[in-house]
Amino acid sequence: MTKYIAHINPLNAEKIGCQPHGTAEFTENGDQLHIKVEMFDTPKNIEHWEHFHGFPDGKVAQAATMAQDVNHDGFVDLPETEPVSGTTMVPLDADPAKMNIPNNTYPVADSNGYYEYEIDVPLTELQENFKKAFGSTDLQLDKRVVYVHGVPESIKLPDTVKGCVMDYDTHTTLPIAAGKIEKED
Ligand SMILES: [Cu+2]
Repeated sequence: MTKYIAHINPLNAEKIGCQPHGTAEFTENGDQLHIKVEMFDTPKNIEHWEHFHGFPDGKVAQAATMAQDVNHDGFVDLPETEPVSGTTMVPLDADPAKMNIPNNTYPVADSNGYYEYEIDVPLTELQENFKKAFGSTDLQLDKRVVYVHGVPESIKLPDTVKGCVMDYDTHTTLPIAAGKIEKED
């Protein structure tokens, strides 16, 4: 059994008016990857896209900070995370092994901004699809970063805030929290 954990810290908190934080745990056990995410103080009553991001070449990803706001619009948007965090890799949705990023099966925060997400993923299927996308079956979890996204429509985002994923609204893709995944002893 191999266990990994990410301590997830707020990003863009000043603009979104809350401090999303929590943990993500990944446990590899035979052909099963158990994933558990618990988040507090996220924007309430909306769906939150969540993934791990990383570099296909194995470079160690780091969680973005406000230092990544290179266009100085006050927001770290998804494209601005890429130099330090890499690309969107695996969705923490209803079926992570399918690696289908844009969908509506991500967790929804309750009226307190809390959610818990827990799932068992067939590792072989995930690794096969991971290889198709990134050229290797090795997930290299300890080189990845967990991202949580999503702010309500009521938050006004400047035109300089960009998404990445097809034509999804930037409210869906704006990062609100991130944490580097570390291997546990
Ligand atoms: Cu993401």
